[in-house]
Amino acid sequence: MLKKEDIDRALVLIRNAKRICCMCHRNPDGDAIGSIAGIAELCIQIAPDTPVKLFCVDPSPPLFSYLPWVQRIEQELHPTEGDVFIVVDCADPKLTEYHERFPQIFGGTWSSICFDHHETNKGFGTVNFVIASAASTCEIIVAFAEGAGLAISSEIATSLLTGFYTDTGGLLHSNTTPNVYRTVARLLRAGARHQTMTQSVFRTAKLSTLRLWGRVLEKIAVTEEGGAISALTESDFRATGADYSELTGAIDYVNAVPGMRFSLVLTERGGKVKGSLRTLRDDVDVAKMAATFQGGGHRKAAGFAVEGKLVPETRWKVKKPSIESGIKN
Ligand SMILES: [Mn+2]
Repeated sequence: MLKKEDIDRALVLIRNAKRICCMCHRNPDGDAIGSIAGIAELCIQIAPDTPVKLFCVDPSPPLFSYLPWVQRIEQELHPTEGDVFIVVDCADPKLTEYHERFPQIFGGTWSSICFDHHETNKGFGTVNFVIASAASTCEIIVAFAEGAGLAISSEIATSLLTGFYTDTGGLLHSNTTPNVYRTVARLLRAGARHQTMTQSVFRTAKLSTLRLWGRVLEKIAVTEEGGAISALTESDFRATGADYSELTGAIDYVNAVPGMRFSLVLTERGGKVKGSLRTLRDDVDVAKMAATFQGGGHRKAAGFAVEGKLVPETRWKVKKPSIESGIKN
């Protein structure tokens, strides 16, 4: 899966670093959290005397707190010369939200290593492990660990298993390849805490989350183009007391409406409208749909953000009575 020379180059960068800074995208999901925690612990094996720091502009959602590393994720990044930056699960530097203040990290001035599985990733690191056929970034990190001859402890296995499960919707999405099952088996053998992870990630939901999902489901509308669309305004978030991260997973229910070409959930957030697109069909490419709004992602799951707010629009049409019902009266 990975080139030996790239693995060697990455190992040299990590060994020569004064400090290792791992970072993931804003609103981190299970793959971002799992891969940042997994790579951080692998870095300790590679360079035991080098400080390892974790950064994300948003803290980890509490459902991942069974991973000890998430407590160490910091928001304030103060990069210095000699740091090496490991960027995980980020299709684009802007998703870290550190790109404007610290362009050196992403422009090749400072050493960086990029682990990602998004098709739209152009490879902005000094060394890039960008594999679009991987179901999760965690899958690429397992390949890296194996290629580099690193040990996968039970803690690392639990972290990485998280990304496998969250990015495949619990091994249900079409990206669940034979290699996903093989690697999951490998992680279970390494002692991954499977039940702790699945219960926390898939079987626990706050009341505010369930209320928010209730609104998402209640507002589903079906369009003539074959889209199941729902939308949440800022007032929906205020009324339910849910925060933005609690929306994760709701779209899979919107995507469950039979016969649809695609599903879309729109949300308002700080003067922007974010769209999450999904499809179950092979002949629909939602990454292309997202690209028309400067977004990106995968063929079956993509997203975008545009400036503005949501305004409801209601369409009514008059249906003429049929002949039989017309002559009854
Ligand atoms: Mn991912």
